Amino acid sequence: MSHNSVGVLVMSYGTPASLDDVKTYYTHIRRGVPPTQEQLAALVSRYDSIAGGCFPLRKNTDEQAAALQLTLDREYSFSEYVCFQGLKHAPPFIEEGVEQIAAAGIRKAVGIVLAPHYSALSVGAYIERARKKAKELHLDMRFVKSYHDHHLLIQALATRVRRGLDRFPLADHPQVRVIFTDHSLPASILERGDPYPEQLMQTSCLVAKMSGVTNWQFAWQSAGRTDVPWLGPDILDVLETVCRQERVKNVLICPVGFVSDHLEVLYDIDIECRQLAESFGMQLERTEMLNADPAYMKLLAEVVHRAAEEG
Ligand code: FEC
Repeated sequence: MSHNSVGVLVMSYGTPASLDDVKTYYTHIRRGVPPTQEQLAALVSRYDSIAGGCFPLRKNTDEQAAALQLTLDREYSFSEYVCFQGLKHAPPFIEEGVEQIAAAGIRKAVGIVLAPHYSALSVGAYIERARKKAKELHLDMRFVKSYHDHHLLIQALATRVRRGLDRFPLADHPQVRVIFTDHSLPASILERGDPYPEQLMQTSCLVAKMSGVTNWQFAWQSAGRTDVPWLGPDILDVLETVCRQERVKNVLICPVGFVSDHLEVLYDIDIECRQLAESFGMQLERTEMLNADPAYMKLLAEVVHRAAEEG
């Protein structure tokens, strides 16, 4: 590592270290307000049901950061990139990641979030925290805000949609309803002209076009358990509507806004949505997540390099 190395802060949501750690994690998500016993028990039980207390997001973020490092070394060997992690709700926190970059004597860094779509409430919040710490430490830090329409992302997702369709009999393919989803956010983002819904619609349109799918729609998932209104329609309501009103029998969910296997996919789709779909007599499948897919890593390396070269 030298003064000329470029630090790469790979930012991700973060997950508890163990079931005992869920309360601390949940309190952090709730900006310091501890959950009630009931809320905590419900979350512990969701984690417990995804492979008995294992926390896949930890392993997946580690693998993605390691694979990005290898890809940067291979594709841009003329520059020295060094990856660090910074998590939103668990150690090493975003601020710690920035501190590690500065402590390594690095003077220039790029921050990227493992989420393709920008909202001021999601990616924007990661960036704000990193920017504040970088400013304190006099680190020249720039950021990748979104990569929702990058051709490598669209190709990788379209391939997964086609593979997902193959889980249904060929003759049924035109009748399979493809539902693209992403994490809901408080509906108040619409008043501020946030680009999140439009970026998600762009990704969905591009993936549908590339995979040759015309029978599709978009739904929101995993809305927070708070009093404010969240963006809808919610996937659970959509499943009921397509079954009861449109007589759809086969559904393929493609979570375009998530890039790895974690609670919101393994529980919210694979358990909650599937149980509901089965209760309606529908077959529900889900596309595979990107995780450390080489095309996704290549995309991340490319946008990181572009940001490092700019300005
Ligand atoms: O596997 C894991 O351990 C973590 C899975 C996980 C991911 C994730 C991604 C996003 N979230 C976003 C927004 C919010 C807002 C609130 C909120 C709450 C939770 C809770 C859990 C949770 N989120 Fe999350 N989110 C994940 C997990 N999220 C657990 C708390 C229980 C619950 O409400 O379900 C509401 C905060 C509040 O109470 O005020 C808002 C967004 C993303 C996608 C972008 C990103 O990855 O950063 C946006 C993965």
